[in-house]
Amino acid sequence: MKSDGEVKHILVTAALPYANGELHLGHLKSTYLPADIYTRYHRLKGSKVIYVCGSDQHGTPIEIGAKKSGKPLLKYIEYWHRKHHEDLRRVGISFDEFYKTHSKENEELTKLFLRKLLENGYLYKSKVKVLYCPYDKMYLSDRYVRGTCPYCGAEDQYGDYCEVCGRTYEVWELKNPRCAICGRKPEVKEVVHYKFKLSKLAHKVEEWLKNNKRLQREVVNYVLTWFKAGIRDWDITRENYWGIEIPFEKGKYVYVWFDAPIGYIAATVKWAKEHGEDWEKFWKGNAEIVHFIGKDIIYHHFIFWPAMLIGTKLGFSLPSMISVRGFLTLEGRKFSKSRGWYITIGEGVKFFKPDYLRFYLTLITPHSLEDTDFNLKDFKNLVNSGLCDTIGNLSYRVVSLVHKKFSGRVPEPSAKGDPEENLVNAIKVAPIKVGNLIESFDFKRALEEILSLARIGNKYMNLREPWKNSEYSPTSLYLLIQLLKSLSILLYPFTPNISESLWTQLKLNGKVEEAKWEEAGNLTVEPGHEISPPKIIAPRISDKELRKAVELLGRNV
Ligand code: B3M
Ligand code: ZN
Repeated sequence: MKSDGEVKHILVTAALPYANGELHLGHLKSTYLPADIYTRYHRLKGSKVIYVCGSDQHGTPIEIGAKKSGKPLLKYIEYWHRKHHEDLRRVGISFDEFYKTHSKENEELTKLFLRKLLENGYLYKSKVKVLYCPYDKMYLSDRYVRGTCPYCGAEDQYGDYCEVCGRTYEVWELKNPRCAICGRKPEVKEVVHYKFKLSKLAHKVEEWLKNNKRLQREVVNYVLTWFKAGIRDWDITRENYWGIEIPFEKGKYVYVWFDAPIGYIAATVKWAKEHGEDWEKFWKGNAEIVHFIGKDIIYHHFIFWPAMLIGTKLGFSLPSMISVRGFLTLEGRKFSKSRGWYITIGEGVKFFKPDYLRFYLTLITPHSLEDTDFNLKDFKNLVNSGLCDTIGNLSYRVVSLVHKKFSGRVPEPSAKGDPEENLVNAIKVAPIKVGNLIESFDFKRALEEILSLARIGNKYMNLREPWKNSEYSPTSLYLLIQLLKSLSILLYPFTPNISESLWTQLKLNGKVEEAKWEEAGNLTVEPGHEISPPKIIAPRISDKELRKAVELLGRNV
């Protein structure tokens, strides 16, 4: 038994969803599912891995959302906290902690960060221009103002960052700004704000970017262009704001993107308290810290966040990896909440099995910034052929034959030939090949590798025809049972329910989540072992089901 000091510690985080509005399949695809795959794999590898996330509960988007809903603010954020946690749980996202940024842990940590940055000379007061609406009698920041992006010219962008080009800017830089409440042109006022001296930390962040070879090159190159353009200090202060008060400046609050990433640490502190663990083992020392995000929040995670961690001089580790993926389109059109063109996670699991959504979203998502398309017909075909036929049907045929010919007990292997050796070798190398791909965050290719192993099994079965009483029948069925056990373990990070169904079908000890990853490469199901009667573990999606889903989703896809 390794001591706690020797066990590899891994902290996995996923971007904290704003506590306002539904999560859709695009969020699942880019962020929550990849993080879950990585976590589940490392659980089977025996690492001390925790997956933390939580609700991002401050800032103007929340304030405006609560106002529009008519709910009191605290009730509103609690509603969305529960809803998101429930929706993500239903699609198998296995958080160890789903916490909140409106919490005492996050408030204390945020105030600690602010004090330390001030003490270390990375915070300073500066006169800044802000926008004020005399009609609504309020300062306009972030979502309270809309205008044209000063960098890419995108229309209708908010006051803090552009959702099209990802650039962050000061509110007064927004072109032809309009109050988001009354639509009027706001006044420009001058106030004193605290600024974070990013410019003084830029060289250290740039060094981390260049030296961290695990980061995706395309992302690093993209971020480095911002360094070339010059990293500016960051105004982190807001007036009349729903957020954490700056401890040394009454009536001034910290911008939500300052306290949000600190929410990753707050969730770890909460988890550690509940489990008698030391949260610093994950945030300091040689633990691996992996953030999973969508490509719209690269700037915040690759520049703001490392600079904050360095600036505190509290010994925080910098992220070992920030895994970034692109957006999801639906039938070739961008997901859009405002135009009602999206499939929420809740709707997705209402019409389709969670594992089918996980399977398809993984198969269509490369480890890159490119957007990918959710096409319902493609979804049905890929699930039916890849999961239901290649794996589900194989399992049903093999288990049925073992019951029919060997009364449900795994036969003793006897005759051997090249095909047997090829299959045994394919099983042996599978956990290494798939594991390497998962460790390089290429979950799409890892799943494709599992499918190709299953296809080798199908091909082998069609070659040996164990339904005929040949001399190879006992051996082929013995080996195919080993293959099914291997698939059960390998699929666990991706389709945990089907993985468990396979494990149960083979009547193996305990649950698949207690298995060791390496066991997928060994032939460990003994001859004579009794297996359960055959069950369909992955029913095909019918045209009727698909049509019903399309109608009920109310979209003319
Ligand atoms: N809430 C934006 C988003 O929901 C923001 C992420 C915070 S991660 C610290 O994508
Ligand atoms: Zn822009």
